[in-house]
Amino acid sequence: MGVVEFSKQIRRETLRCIHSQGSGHVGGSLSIADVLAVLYDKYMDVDKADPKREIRDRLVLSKGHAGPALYATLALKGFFPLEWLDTLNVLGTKLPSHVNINLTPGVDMTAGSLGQGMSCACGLALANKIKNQRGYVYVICGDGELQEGQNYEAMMFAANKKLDNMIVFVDNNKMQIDGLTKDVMNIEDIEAKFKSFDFITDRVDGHDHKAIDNAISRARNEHGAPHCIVLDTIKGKGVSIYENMGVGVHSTTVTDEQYAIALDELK
Ligand SMILES: Cc1ncc(C[n+]2csc(CCOP(=O)(O)OP(=O)(O)O)c2C)c(N)n1
Ligand SMILES: [Mg+2]
Repeated sequence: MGVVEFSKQIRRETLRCIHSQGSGHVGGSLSIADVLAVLYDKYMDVDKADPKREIRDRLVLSKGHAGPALYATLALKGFFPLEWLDTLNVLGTKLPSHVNINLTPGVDMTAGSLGQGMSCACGLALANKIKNQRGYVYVICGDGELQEGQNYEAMMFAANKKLDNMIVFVDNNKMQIDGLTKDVMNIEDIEAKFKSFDFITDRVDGHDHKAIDNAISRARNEHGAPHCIVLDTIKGKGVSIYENMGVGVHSTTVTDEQYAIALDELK
């Protein structure tokens, strides 16, 4: 299966997962489907038979509310049965709405309280450095999430420790929970901000698989500093009703009817 089909499957299974609950974080889950597709199709050095293997790549989904997209990806990669996707957030589930390292095979960090993931990733990346151990730490942050001050402490730390084994993606879908990011508190120029903290930066179309792939490949070949790849994305990407919903797509319904329309568009 190619990465295009994989990304469509991720979107279909993400919506299956949210549909099981009737509503959830649709927009910010769909906007990261393409970076997840590229990462898990080509880059993530992980083992579904041994998800906690010490030497591996790790993904910190700092915008932990996009759990359904990661669950869909992990299920498709065989970390757990696809049927689990029908249990989002029910009592006793292994798939809570926000990601939890203690519950879900393949989830490498708990998240949900925004702003903390990059700090956790710094610790993981530094540990690999200290142990002289291979393994990349990938982080996915939201654009609104970058309003949290803790990110900038993490950036300073990452650059100071030369964590070139850490690649931070910013899912720049330009919306947060209740408004456009530029209206709530503008965080542009994102690339310039990371650069000023001594990151090696890049900015690409976050739905262009080849562009994402090239950016990751470039980052892995440049050493001495941490990396940031700004992904310009669309909240709700892949399904017209969600792409055109506006900021309400942050948390919205997946009714039977919406699900049927989406599956049809994602054929
Ligand atoms: C510390 C903290 N404050 C508030 C929230 C509530 N919250 C959940 S998602 C969200 C919006 C985040 O926007 P962004 O980072 O742009 O995410 P995306 O657009 O990808 O959904 C907010 C404010 C939270 N989870 N954590
Ligand atoms: Mg956003």
